[in-house]
Amino acid sequence: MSQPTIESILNEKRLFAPPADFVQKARINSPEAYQALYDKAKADPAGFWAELAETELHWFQKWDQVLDWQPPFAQWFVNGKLNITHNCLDRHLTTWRKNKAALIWEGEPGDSCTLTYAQLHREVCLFANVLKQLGIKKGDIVGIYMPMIPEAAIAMLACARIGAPHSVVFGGFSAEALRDRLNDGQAKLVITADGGFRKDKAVPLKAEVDKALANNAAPSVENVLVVQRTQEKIPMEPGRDHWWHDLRQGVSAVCPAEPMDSEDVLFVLYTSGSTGKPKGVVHTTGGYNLYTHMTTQWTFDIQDEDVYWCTADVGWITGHSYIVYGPLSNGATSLMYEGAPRASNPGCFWDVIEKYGVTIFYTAPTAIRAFIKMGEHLPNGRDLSSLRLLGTVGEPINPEAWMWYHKVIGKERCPIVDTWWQTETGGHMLTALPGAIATKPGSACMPLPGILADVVDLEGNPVPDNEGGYLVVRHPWPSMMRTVYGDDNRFRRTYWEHIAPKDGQYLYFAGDGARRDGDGYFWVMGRVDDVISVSGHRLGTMEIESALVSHGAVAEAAVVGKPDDLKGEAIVAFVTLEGDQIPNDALAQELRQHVVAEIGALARPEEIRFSEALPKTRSGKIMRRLLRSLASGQEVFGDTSTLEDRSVLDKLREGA
Ligand code: 6R9
Repeated sequence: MSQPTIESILNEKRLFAPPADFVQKARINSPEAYQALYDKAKADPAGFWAELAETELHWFQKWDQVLDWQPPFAQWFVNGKLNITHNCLDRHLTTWRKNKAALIWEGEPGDSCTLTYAQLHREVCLFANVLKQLGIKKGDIVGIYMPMIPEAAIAMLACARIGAPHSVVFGGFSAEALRDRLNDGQAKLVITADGGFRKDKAVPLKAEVDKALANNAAPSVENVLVVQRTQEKIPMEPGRDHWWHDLRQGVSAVCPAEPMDSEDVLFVLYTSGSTGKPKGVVHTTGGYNLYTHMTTQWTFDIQDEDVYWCTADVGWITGHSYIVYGPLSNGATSLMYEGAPRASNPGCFWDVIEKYGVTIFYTAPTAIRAFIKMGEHLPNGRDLSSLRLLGTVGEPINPEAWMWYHKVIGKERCPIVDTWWQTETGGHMLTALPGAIATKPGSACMPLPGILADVVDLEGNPVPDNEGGYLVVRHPWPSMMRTVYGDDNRFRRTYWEHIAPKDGQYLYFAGDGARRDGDGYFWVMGRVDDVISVSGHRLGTMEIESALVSHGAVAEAAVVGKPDDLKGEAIVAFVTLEGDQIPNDALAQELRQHVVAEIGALARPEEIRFSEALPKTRSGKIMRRLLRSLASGQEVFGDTSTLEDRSVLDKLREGA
């Protein structure tokens, strides 16, 4: 092997079999059943996906060809015609699900509502007719900048109904970030709200839209459609700004779903590169509908009785695929929550679970680590007995955080699905199937059927079991991104050229390191950009961080390298402590020893820096790039606009 890959030092051996009562109900209920499905997909991918597309979705017109693969450009279900909102709404109206809850919504101040499939369908049709009235046509991009209220999902579905690709911009982003995204997509309309409630405050949104559009800075935008939420007074520009509650009065509730080509763009969603301008990830209709539909079934084993809650924001891919499209396509009940744990109610998540009898709960490691920090008394004070399945997404989960989730939230009864995937992949790629695959804390387990995942070196050669390398996918899958909006070259460069095509086969690589163990389980080791090189050993961040988090005093840890004359790089660990712990030198020394005892002297942090919080993106991912600059005493460079809380960085700087 000519290029060094990544060394693995973590030694996690615990194994949790699927609980018997879960297995009893599950669609895929044994390792053999999973393997059979996996093998079937591998032997004949086109046949496998065609059969599912035929049986699971409604098409207005059947496709001519399942897959047209001109690397790196894929087309799925060529010439097939469908509309994702027909699959998410209309088809349920002719069944008993017509009056089943489609969306349950809980607002932060405690207001709430439930929309049945029939009601949601009606709202989407009204909204779609308002979009038409504002001149939106098939192919026009619509910006959505909303709080977590039902109208956010309704707006997305309304766009999809008439064939206008949506571009959702997370409501926590600034006016500048919004403007850049609107301009990149040449959006014609922005859908927003006066504001939303978050952490006990009314957060203004329309004001940010006004800033983004001021001085004609986003000239493609002709109209702004405003949903009333907070009732704060906001200026409305005549001719440009319109209230949703006014316009809905004048339109019909009949709006047939536009027949879309399978490859028509469904949405563009921006993902920040660590440097450079955000990439508009393009997803199309047929493949995305099928894959999010199937993965919602496989990963969550969702059933009609379930109350399913994904805590993501609809501004992220997780919200697109697993609050809106995947659950609704399956006729499931999806819960949306506007709020976040906050001073006035740190245990609000547990209140929501108790109130609605949530059965499936899907959240992020960053949230779990925050729950750990806040203390067990909060979840222990609520009845969580309705839960039957837990999920995590967004970052590698440290085994000890996994164990806490398993014990304190799942009461050792609920399987945990650790789902590895990306904005670019559209849907889950690696996960446990909860009724079939025993879980290992910290492992994203197995590839889903149809996903030919592998761990390779830079030349594309598979690395032996238990050696770290680059996580790649060898065969196209239906919900893969189609391109970077307006920039095919960037698409090719970013995802398909890091690892050279081998024997004519293109490998998809989007930046994570991983290892596969002897049982075929995948362990994601973190972004390869964050790998630390100590005396010629390349170490992933996840394993060292997990060793730190396994110490009782530590809530969260981030490790980075700083230049070192002798070793190349030395490890610097940024550590936040659990509620009652006091930082001091003795504890720092103890943590260093703890890492050595857990995974070896090689991983011993040279420096431990205690900190109240770590810098994170707005979706909760630790920004190690910024910590790297701090650790080596450099000014922080590059884009910091995705940082959730600037003051965290300032505090870290002062402490340096
Ligand atoms: C869905 C989502 C993608 C990146 C991905 C990886 C990290 C997500 C993970 C995980 C380890 C998991 N990531 N899930 N790492 N285990 N279960 O988060 O999409 O925002 O595009 O981020 O997140 O590094 O490459 P996105």
